[in-house]
Amino acid sequence: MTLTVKSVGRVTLVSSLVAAAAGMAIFAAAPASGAADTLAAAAQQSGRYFGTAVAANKLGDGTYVNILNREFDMVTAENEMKMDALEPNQNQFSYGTADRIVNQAIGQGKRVRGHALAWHMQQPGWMQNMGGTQLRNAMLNHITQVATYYRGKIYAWDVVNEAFADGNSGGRRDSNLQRTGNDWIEAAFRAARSADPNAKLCYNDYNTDNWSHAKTQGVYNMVRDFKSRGVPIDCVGFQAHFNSGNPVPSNYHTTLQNFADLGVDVQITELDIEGSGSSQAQQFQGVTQACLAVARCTGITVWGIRDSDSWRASGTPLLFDGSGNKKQAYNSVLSALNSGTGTTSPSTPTSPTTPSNPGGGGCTATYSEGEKWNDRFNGNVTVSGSNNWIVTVTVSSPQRIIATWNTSASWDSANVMTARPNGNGNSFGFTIMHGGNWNWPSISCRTA
Ligand code: 9MR
Repeated sequence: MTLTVKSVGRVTLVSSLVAAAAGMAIFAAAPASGAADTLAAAAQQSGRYFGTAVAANKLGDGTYVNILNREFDMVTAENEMKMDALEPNQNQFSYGTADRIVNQAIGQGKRVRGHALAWHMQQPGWMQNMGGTQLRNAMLNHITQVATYYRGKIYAWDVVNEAFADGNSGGRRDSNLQRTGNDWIEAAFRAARSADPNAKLCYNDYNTDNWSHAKTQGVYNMVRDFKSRGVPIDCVGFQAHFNSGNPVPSNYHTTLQNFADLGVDVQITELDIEGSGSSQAQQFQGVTQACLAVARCTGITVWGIRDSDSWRASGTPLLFDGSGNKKQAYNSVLSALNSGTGTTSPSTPTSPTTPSNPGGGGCTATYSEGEKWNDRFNGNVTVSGSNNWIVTVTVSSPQRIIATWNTSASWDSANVMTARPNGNGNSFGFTIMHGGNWNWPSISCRTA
């Protein structure tokens, strides 16, 4: 196999063209005519939602509420529906602050994700000191009371939050709830289903984005087990708190698709990405595209509105700056949402496509995924039907092809490559720098 890496001069030219194209596509201030101009409207085009975490003490802030009402159609209470907030004394429930968020959302036609019925953190003091059967029953009572109170108002509950350990074990996190018995999670889901049969019931966690991580596999195995035994689970939430030490993984769409293939919805539930400018924008775009590429990824929620509202404000991880202005990251997400449903796009990650042949046919080109790294991935194309083929490979911004093998390649534009046979071979490959966008390229074949 020969590896043909394009000359340095060519690569430089290609990347600057792509950067210019990205500037137009990602950072346009106004959407193209016909495109939706808010996150919620853009997400709705493919039947998805776009949500945010809301803090009750900001509902008097005009700028905040203005953006909330304009841009989002799903709301998660950032802290107000946690166990300590709703049951400060055992069996005495306090719904007032949470209701301000729920009622504001419903009054504006938005839906609500409930967060969270059972969690090892933010337990009220009385619960922290409990164990055994007493704690198990207190947890089940909490779930039953809260889910019953909110029955009919909640789109999806995070029934259990963050129950798996970090690191390489792939096992459960130690906690007072875990020590009540390994079946505490399924018991929680069963109680939630009885109390609100119409809410979707989710397991929610962080650091479960990278398919090769032990924690991801641990959660996957639990969900597979639950589905096989009829434990009522409908969805898995991926919190998606990213920063330079924990970047958006290149296999994110694979993770989402593999969970979806278990027969659950997947949702991105607490998205924030530390950083700024185009690098941050590209990562937000990549996450959005990963969701769009998975039919059962039903929506995305960001963990706050303005950078200054974030639990880690110094990392400026959100879509609006402290003054409420749209950031580059906002425009990249909006543009990705406006570029189509993704569910029928060639990026569908687990089944190689057999693309159409708009050039007249006579041959068929089939794409398959190759190796992946943090910053790039390989693609392979196999051609059948002709030895005299011309394959067009189109990548989407900000991707660029940096290497090809087993083909003679030329360039129609920065993102469109024409590949011809190199000898008698009928397969070739290439490496794509993805810039946070893992969508598969479009491929078409015609005869020369
Ligand atoms: O953003 C929340 C912050 O205001 C709270 O102090 C914190 C307390 O645990 O919880 C934050 O939200 C967390 C969410 O509930 C679960 N996933 C991680 C979030 C960020 O820490």
